[in-house]
Amino acid sequence: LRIEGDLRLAIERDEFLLYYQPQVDLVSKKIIGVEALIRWQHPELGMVPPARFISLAEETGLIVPIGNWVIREACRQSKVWQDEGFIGLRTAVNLSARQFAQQNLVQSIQDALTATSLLPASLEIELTESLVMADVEQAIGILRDMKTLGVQLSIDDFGTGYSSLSYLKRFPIDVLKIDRSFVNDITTDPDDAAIVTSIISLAHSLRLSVIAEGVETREQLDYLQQHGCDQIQGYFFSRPVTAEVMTQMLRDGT
Ligand code: G
Ligand code: G
Ligand code: MN
Ligand code: NA
Repeated sequence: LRIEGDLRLAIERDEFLLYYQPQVDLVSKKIIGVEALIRWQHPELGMVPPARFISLAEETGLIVPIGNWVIREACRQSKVWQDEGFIGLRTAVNLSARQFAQQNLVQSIQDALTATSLLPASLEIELTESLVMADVEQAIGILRDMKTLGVQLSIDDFGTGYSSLSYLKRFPIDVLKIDRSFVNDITTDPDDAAIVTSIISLAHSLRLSVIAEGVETREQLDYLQQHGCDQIQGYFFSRPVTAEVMTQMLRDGT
């Protein structure tokens, strides 16, 4: 298959890039974080979205070198922002199951932090429920090692998986990200509204902060703010943008 061969060569051909989507604090109204999202600039196919190649990268194991590139590049860019004075800014990267199973994951994260001199607390690792629930005891060990490095940990797409609350308590995580499927109808579907407010309470009871994903309207934002959600991410504020555009948004202080 053409695309698999091309994917294999994409790192050395320098065809990947990261887009960044801002996360806005609902109290300070400032950008306090960004999520890095990979894009593939294919010489003939143009911009290939991750939905078209992440699962192939997982099946072939290519996600390991690609994921290491993502971590390294996100750290490099985050350090540039840190040096520009955006000190508290967090940069989040997504981790896939294959990467989580990789023996030297924690070492690769450490290497990226060392190589870029990034403050470890500026890096956030996004995990999914299925990823940490596959082997709970092993996951807790890896998460603890990651916390020892000083990075932040979040659970992505929260609510769509099957994480048990008793385990959630044992994971040394910092942030819950409410899946956008619950946020979508928050102002019209009482069940979704109840789920979202429950996740906010749960997060706060466990002393975690909580981000709502996929916020597209003012009404959704208002609802989340009224119910004590800490941060939002979504098209209402901004789509994922290039590092250049993100830098301008940070300078503008929006
Ligand atoms: O950026 P976009 O909205 O198209 O992302 C689609 C999906 O691809 C999301 O589920 C997102 O988590 C995933 N994704 C984006 N970038 C990365 C990455 O660097 N690593 C992994 N594992 N998944 C990513
Ligand atoms: O799985 P993960 O949460 O990492 O995926 C993030 C994905 O969500 C990216 O593909 C990103 O482009 C997408 N996304 C971000 N904000 C919005 C939004 O407001 N609406 C929708 N539909 N998708 C969004
Ligand atoms: Mn994510
Ligand atoms: Na998500």
